[in-house]
Amino acid sequence: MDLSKRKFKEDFKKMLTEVYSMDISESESTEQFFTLGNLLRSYSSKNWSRTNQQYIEKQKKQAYYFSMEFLLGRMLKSNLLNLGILDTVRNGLQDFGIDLEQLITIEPDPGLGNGGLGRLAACFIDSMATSEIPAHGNGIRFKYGLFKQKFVNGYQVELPENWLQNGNVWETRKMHAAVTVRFYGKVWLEQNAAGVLEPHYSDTQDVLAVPYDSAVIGYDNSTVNTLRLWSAEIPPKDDITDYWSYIHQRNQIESISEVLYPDDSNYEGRLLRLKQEYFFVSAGIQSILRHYKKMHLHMNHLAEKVAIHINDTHPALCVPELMRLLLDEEHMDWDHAWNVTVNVMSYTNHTIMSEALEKWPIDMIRSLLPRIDQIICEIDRRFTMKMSTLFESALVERTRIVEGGNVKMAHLAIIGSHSVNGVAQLHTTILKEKVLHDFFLIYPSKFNNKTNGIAQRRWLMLANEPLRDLIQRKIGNEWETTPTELNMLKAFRDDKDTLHELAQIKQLNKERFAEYIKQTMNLEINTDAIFDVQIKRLHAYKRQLLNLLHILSLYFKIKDDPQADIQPRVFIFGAKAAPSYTYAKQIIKLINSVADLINQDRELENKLKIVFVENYGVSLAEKIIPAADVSEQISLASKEASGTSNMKLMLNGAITLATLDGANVEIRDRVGDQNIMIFGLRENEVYQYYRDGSYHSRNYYERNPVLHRILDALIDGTIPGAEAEGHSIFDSLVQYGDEYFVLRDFDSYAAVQERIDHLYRDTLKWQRMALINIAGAGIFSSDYTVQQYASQIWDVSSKVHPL
Ligand code: 26V
Repeated sequence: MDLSKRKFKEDFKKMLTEVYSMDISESESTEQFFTLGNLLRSYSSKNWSRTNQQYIEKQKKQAYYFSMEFLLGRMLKSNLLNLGILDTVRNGLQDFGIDLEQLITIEPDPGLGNGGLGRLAACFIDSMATSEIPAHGNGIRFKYGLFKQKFVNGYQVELPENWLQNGNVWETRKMHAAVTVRFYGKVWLEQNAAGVLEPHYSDTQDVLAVPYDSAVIGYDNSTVNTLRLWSAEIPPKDDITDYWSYIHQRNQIESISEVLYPDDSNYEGRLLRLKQEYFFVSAGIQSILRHYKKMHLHMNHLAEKVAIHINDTHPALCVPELMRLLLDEEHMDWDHAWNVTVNVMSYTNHTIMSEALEKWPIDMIRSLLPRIDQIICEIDRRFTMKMSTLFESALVERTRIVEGGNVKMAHLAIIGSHSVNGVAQLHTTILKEKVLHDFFLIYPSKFNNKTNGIAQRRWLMLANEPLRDLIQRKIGNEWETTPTELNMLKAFRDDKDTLHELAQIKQLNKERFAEYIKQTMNLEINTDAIFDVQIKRLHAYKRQLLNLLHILSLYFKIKDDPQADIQPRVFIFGAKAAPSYTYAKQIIKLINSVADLINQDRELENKLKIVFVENYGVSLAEKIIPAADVSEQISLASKEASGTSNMKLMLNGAITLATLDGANVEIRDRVGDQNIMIFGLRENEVYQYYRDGSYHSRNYYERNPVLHRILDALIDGTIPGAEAEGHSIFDSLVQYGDEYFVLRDFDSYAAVQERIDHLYRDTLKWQRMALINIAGAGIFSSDYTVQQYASQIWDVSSKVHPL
């Protein structure tokens, strides 16, 4: 938008007076932040309503991204950037003596997601608005986001994340758009006067779903889409007979949107979670149908105007819920309703870890959602009947939805969707050939790949302004909306000045991060060291342990020979463990204890440090990623569906140290073997081990003296404070078979780490690798990913054409 500094300053002063009756000298950061937030809302409101009007007038097909999680991060700077007024506002505020960077920190970081899946949803809605795709987010307005992590004596402690405490400046409560969601009760079918079967309900518990809408502002265009998050409330009542039972009921209802579940690694059949899933699914679909009806089209044509995306299985109840509404409310017959439903729905799988696959006890669904239970059983019955005529019975048994007293949510999502995708090429191949092979035999044409992506606006333009400026000076700014233009940077691969500038920027970012660590952790880190970064949820398959064992090997190397020729390193970790994931929490404690051991040892001063940041999340990622030299992507091959921090780190010039897992494979294809450090078992080798059962981790302990010594350190008192954890982790690796092949991959990991040690010393060579990575990262923009979803799955328009 066009906005002069003068106009902005006027508007800001006016808004401050209107909202707080203050002038600038009286105001504090909080008032200034809310004033600026309100101003941005007013700046984007015209485009927001115009976008919606246009979608209606042109009867545009719209997509709805249903996701339990949207891990947005702070929105102030992002909204300023997308409106094109970041510099104007920064300068204007400066004239008032207000520092924008400081104001930014006033905004709470809403942690409405666990990790990659939630962050992907956030990158997607940014990219959808930027690519002018008519698509909106639908989710839950959790009162509490993912827990706040603290370390007490090296142990993770969880605290509530009350992000709404001071209100959320970006949202609008839309009471007129509230809908009712029914739980429990009895349901029976009766013929009406016209002879049509209609469901009747008694004794239901009704919940009012109230939407809160936020604007999703496109970058440098006039599109403003909507993120709709639902909050659970007790429906208004005129007569309250028993006050205390009313309060009790209200609390029970409000608990539905109270808190995000923090376990992204283990399925838990908790009733409240099932309530959450049905709650936002039912509310979202009811609201979509309401909107659709305004177009006065027949429900048979729904799929021409509406696409619904099921982000992992959490919203898989979309399938029976749309069926319910079409059958019961719209009186469609089964076959037509089914045809519409399958054409509307599409589903993304985000994990092959079997322990995370959702399945709900059918009895639980029957009592909580009696009508949905009937519909699921009917879908299952028809599926098995039809498939039994075409496939062997064993295959049909393996693919049915209701099995062993459970409803398998992935099966429901696959059967009820026209498209099923994985999130990286390797992941999709594994789905087709292994995990979902039975379904691939039944529905080969449903399967497709959509490699994940990241929003280059947040992860480069906002997080790394010095790098953004350099890129702009070298190749202009086409890449901001056509990210493969970053390729043009390759022209500077041998330009010493550019490479030196790149080195300087990295140095600057490292110094900024070091300053932050000094302030927050009171820890000095050597900015000449390699900043080696592993940031992601703590999970055994991601192998933070492999990283730690290698750190211990460096520790011994220096202790044995203080003159050892080792490039100084700072190992940076950020990771939350699910509160009930004991092993992951033990690993956190062990890393923190090793950190204490190393960081307090004067002999290691400036050579080795471990920084384990507390409460890793989007805001911390924005600080760490620009400062990273090495990106650790070391999951056991076949286990990480895609990874997205790998993309963010490469875009910021870090060199990837990786197994050939998830999207690392595509990153390697992009930058070439010389510009990425690959090690470890390949996916087919892992599967070979599974088949022949020939991995015996104890042999590695017994036959490899380096490993032997490191592993002994876990149990011989070398690491004070983590004796219990050390024993338990030792046992998991040596006694209990080392499920994720940590010991098997250790040597090859240590070998590439040594190569990195040497490569880093040649600054020009290192920066050339960094440059190739930045140049090659464009293809991993979520702009391309969502454009492919739009054209290949949702069949909705987008401005920019896919690659
Ligand atoms: C799973 C569950 C299981 C049931 C209870 C609650 C809960 C909450 C979240 C999840 C999500 C697990 C799947 C996930 O986050 N996958 C990650 O998706 C990223 C985006 O596609 C991908 O880059 C990561 O590789 C993948 O681990």
